[in-house]
Amino acid sequence: MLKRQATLCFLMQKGEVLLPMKKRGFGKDRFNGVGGKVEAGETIEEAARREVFEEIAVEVGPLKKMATIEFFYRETSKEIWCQEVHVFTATEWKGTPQESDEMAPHWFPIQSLPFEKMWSDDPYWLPKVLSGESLKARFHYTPEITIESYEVTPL
Ligand code: 6U4
Repeated sequence: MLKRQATLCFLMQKGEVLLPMKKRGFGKDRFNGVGGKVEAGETIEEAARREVFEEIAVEVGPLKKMATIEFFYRETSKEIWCQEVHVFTATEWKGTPQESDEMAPHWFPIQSLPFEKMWSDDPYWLPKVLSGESLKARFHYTPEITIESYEVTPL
């Protein structure tokens, strides 16, 4: 099975979290943390920092690893591919989040996240991560991108 490594980073300040709108690529038109694929020759943390810099022009400080989530997708009944996503939070950074071709930054109160415009798995794990609970999880999606089964385990 094809398994891709990816990162997702959530910047947090004063009860709010940065959830930019993804303007293109995988997850287009959804609010999400900042991230993307891990490239050959870089560590997962290096990839997380690079993506934050490329997508919102911010130099992120210490990263806190909060979760590892496996998302299983299939385009037909047989073809399955998996994205293993490494989730980080950060409370320190240099610079102000800027809009890029890929993302448009928005801040949301942690208590009122825009779930209707996010991935449908987010309600199951993101509030926990933002309140400091570390976890691992897996979500299986149907070809129509609805959740078929899932499992969220505290660490
Ligand atoms: P690059 O070129 O790396 O920017 P792009 O097509 O933008 O590629 P990709 O695949 O690199 O996208 O990154 C997808 C991003 O979406 C990663 O940060 C992981 C995240 N992601 C993927 N599936 C998700 C899901 N079901 N729920 C979620 N985030 C998901 O909250």
